[in-house]
Amino acid sequence: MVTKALFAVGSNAPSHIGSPNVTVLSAISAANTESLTILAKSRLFETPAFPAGAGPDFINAAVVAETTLSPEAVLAHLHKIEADHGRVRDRRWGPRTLDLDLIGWGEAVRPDRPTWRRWARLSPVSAARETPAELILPHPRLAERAFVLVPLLDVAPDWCHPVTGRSVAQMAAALPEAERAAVKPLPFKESS
Ligand code: PH2
Ligand code: MG
Ligand code: MG
Repeated sequence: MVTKALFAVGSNAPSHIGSPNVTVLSAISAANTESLTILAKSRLFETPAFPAGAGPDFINAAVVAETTLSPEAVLAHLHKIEADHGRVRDRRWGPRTLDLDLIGWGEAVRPDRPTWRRWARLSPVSAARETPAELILPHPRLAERAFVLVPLLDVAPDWCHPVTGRSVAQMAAALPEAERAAVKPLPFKESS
């Protein structure tokens, strides 16, 4: 089966590959393999770290890909790319050379709707404290994050959230204007 997968890419620390911009672009090319085809990549965006004050600004991007792999296999692939780009998993909100997050998986809700709803309903305080051990899809905090939704507008504005039924465009439009405006596209160039 072929599935459309959405990813978010982020970096707020230089890696041995280069600046956050270069690291993000390198990771996107590395993600493209025989069993995972990148269909579209967004522009690069400069975004304030969330939560506010959590560190240097991020470079964020989003990608839509087509794959025959399972979500677990894709996650393993993404973790390998993170490691190859100098990612060390230490502090949860610490600066990172590369973060590759699986955001959506076609119309799938994983592991199941009740579990998904439990994670999605967590208060911001609990959400900052607890990390699910299993893969939760769509990403439970997707609708709150301008640094995910604004880049996704470039590549998958019509993707519909399988639980809420809202499109990327609708979720982005529902964000406070100030949060959307803080996600700033970089002038387009392949490296810097
Ligand atoms: N990723 C985080 C935490 N905070 N803030 C921004 N702006 N962009 C991110 O990608 C990001 C973040 C956890 O992975
Ligand atoms: Mg992340
Ligand atoms: Mg991550």
